[in-house]
Amino acid sequence: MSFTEAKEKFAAYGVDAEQAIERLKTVPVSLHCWQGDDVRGFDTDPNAPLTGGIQTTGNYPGRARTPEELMSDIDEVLRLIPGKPKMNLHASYAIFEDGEWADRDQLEPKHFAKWAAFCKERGLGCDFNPTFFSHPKCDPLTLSSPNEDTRRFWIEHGKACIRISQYLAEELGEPCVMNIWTGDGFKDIPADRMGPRERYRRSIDEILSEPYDFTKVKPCIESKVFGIGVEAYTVGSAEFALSYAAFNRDKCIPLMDNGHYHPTEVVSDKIPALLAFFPEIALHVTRPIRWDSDHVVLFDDETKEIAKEIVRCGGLAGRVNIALDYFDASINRISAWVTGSRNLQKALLFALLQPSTELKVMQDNGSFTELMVVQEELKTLPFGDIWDEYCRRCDKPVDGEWFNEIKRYEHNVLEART
Ligand code: RNT
Ligand code: ZN
Repeated sequence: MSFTEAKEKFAAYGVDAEQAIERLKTVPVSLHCWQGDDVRGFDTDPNAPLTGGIQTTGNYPGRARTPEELMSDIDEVLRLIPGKPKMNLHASYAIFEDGEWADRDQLEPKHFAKWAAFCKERGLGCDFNPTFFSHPKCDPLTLSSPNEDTRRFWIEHGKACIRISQYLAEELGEPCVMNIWTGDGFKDIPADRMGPRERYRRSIDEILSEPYDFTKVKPCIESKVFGIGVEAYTVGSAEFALSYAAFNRDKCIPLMDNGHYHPTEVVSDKIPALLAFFPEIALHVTRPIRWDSDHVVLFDDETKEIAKEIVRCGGLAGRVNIALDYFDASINRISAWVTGSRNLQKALLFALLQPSTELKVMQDNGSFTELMVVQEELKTLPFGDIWDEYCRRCDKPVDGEWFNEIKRYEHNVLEART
C-alpha cells in the first residue's frame, strides 16, 4: 500500500498522518553513548568489572575501545536512525589529552570539549550523567557511604558534573538533563536502612547546592528496585527518589527507568500519575526481561503504551524528557543501538497516529464497547507505510534498507578491532 492510501485509512479514524510525521521530527530522544562499549568508559581500567549492580553480558566482537572508535560508531548509528537525536554521556567518557588524567572529583568541562565539538558539528544537544559506579572509590557505597572521605569524593564528583552539564547546555544551546543514579545498596539484609538514605539525601542536597540555571540544567533522581549483588536493599528506592524530587521540585525532576520496578508494575501508568504533580519528568526507556536486564528496546506492547502516555499527556511539549538506556554485548552493538532507537521512534509515531481526542470522548461518555472495538481496529491499520514515509522524510533508510549497511560496517570497521 502506498503512503497516500495509508494516510486515508488513518484519516477515516480522524488521524492526520502528515501532522504526526512533522511532530515526531522535532522530538528530542537521547541516545546513550554506553551501548557502544558495554558501559566501560575511558577513565578507569577497561578490564575491571562493572560495579553498582549493573551488568553487560556477551562478548560480541567490535566493542569501541577509544573515543575515536566510539564516535565513529555513533556516526554510523546517526546515519540510520530517523528523528531528532540528542547525545547522552556518562562522566566516565571524559576524554583526556596528552597523558593527562583527572579523577572523577576533578573533572572539568574541558574534558568534554571534544564531545561538545562532536555534538555541535552534528547539531545535537547533550545530556549528562555523573558516574557513581565502576570506580575504586566505591566502598562499595558512594553518596550514601558512612565513610566521610568517600562521600565527599562523590559529592565533589556530582558538583563537577553540574558544572559540566551547564557547560554542555550553554555550548550546545539545548537543555542538559543530568541524571543522578547510584547503585548504592546491600547484598544482604542490612541493620540500618535509614542511615544510608539520610546520607544520600544530604549528599544530593549538597550536589544541588552547586549553582546552575534550572532552565538549562535539569538534574534528575533515578530510582531502582535492586541490582546484581545488591539484591536486599537499594538506597535510592522508588519512594526515596520520588520523595526527593517531590520535596525539591524547584531543583530537580524524577526519572523513571522502566526496568526499575517490580515486574507487574508498568511505567506507562506512572507517567500520568507523576505528570499530575510534576511539571516535568524524565524517562529511561529500556526492556526488562524478568529483571532490569537492559535488553534492546522492541516495538512491543509496553513500549507502545509508554509512548501513548507520553503523547496523550502532552509529554512532547517539553514535559517528558525521553532517553534510551540499555546495553547488549551479545549482538552487533550498532545494530542494538539502531534497532532500539528505531523502535522507540516507531512507538512514538504509532502513538501520534492514535485518535486520542476521539478515544477520550468515548471513555468520558462511557462508550466502552466502541472504545474497545476502535482500539483493536487501530492495531491493524497500515502503520508500516506511514513509518516508511517518516524515514524517507527524515532522509534515513526505511526498514529492509539499513541492516546491509551495518554488515558492511562490521566487515570494514568492527572486524579490524581485534
Ligand atoms: C542502572 C540505571 C542507570 C544506568 C546508566 C548507565 O540500572 O538504569 O541509568 O543504566 O546510568
Ligand atoms: Zn536507567
